[in-house]
Amino acid sequence: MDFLKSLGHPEEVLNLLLFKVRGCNGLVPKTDKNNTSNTLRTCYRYLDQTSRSFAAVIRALDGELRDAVCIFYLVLRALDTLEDSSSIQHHIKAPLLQSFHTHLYQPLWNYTESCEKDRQVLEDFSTISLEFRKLSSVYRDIITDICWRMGEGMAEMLESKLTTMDDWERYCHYVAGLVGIGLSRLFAASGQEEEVIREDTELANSMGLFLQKTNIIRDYLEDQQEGREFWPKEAWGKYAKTLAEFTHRECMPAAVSCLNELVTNAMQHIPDVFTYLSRLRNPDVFTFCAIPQVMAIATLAACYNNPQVFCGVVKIRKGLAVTLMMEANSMRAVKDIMARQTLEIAEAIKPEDPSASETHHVVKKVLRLTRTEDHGGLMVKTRWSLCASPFSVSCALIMAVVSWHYLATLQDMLAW
Ligand code: IN0
Repeated sequence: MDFLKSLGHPEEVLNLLLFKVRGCNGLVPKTDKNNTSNTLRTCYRYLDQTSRSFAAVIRALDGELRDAVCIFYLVLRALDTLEDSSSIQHHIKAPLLQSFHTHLYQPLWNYTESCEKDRQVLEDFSTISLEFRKLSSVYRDIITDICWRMGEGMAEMLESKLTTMDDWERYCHYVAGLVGIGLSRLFAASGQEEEVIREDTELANSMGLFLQKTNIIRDYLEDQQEGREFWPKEAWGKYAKTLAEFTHRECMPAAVSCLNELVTNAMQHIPDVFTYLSRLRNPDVFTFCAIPQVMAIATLAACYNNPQVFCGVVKIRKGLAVTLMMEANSMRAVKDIMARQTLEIAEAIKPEDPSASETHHVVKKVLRLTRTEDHGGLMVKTRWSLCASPFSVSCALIMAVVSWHYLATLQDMLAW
């Protein structure tokens, strides 16, 4: 099915084939199996369970930083799962979120009342906290501080609705901007990145905001179905009386206008993303940071002006996701991807859209930063389209691999 969806994109077919042969992303896992305790192995298993592809990117980090980021990710998953647990009443949840950071130092603490998908990280929190306590104190202090600030922020937001755009920024800062700030401190503490990465907290915040705003935009329907609302009223209030109205067929044009406004808002973070990424020196840290960002722009391009956001799940093709993961290993490559996806958004702008001029403005800004203003340039087309139709190249690639497999099997049988 993944191959069928990518038939019009031969480079995706090729990358899907490589992905199947070489495994996740061809990234080199640097885990030292002999030196790994059972509990740390369990932590990496939890990481695989929560996010297989992202787990591979974390495993490719080097030295102490790899384990610190793995534990940071799992601890944050646990905190996020607590926040998401709709079965916990607010007056119980608020103190739980606020005291969460203290449980990192309580060997027996766990939480068994959550019904969420990722509840395992709460139920077996003692395994994660055990590995947390083995980290160097610099990493522990950073993780504890971020959990404390995030727990306070989440508790504060429990009772307040997301009314203004400032509320939206503040909420995204607590749940994602702080992650960027924490990661930047971990990178600098490991010595793998320079101090400026840690010091410029605005840029680190923007890295998180770009990801979180994209998630919120994409997950409109899923959140509605689960009784959650993360779109700010200052935006949707211009188009509807309630946010839930956007699921009604007759409200589709208004819903799409609001969607386009939020996509345009999220894109404002891209210049900061470029500056942050361009300051990274370590290639593994760069890939780790760049992959989620290019996935986010591809998700925004898939969502922009797309009514599907209000009636189904908008996901990027697996072939595209694999291609982005393989490509995003240099600033030039990231800028090319950003330009390609931004051009897709530009092509979908309708002149009658209320945010059209703002969208054009941010598109121009992003393209200027990628130094590719030329809309008709070769960059948007692929090499393949110069010699044959994308469909026929994809079919030829699949045929070649199937034949190769067939011949290899035949050769094995004859050798018997
Ligand atoms: C992340 C971020 C993340 C990675 C790298 C650098 C970052 C800098 C600033 C902020 C966040 C950064 O990336 C992950 C990506 C991820 O988990 N992808 C999932 C897809 C999904 O939908 O869940 C996958 O399966 O591939 C991310 O989304 N978040 C995250 C959480 C912890 C850490 Cl340590 C890093 C979550 C969030 C809320 C966006 C910060």
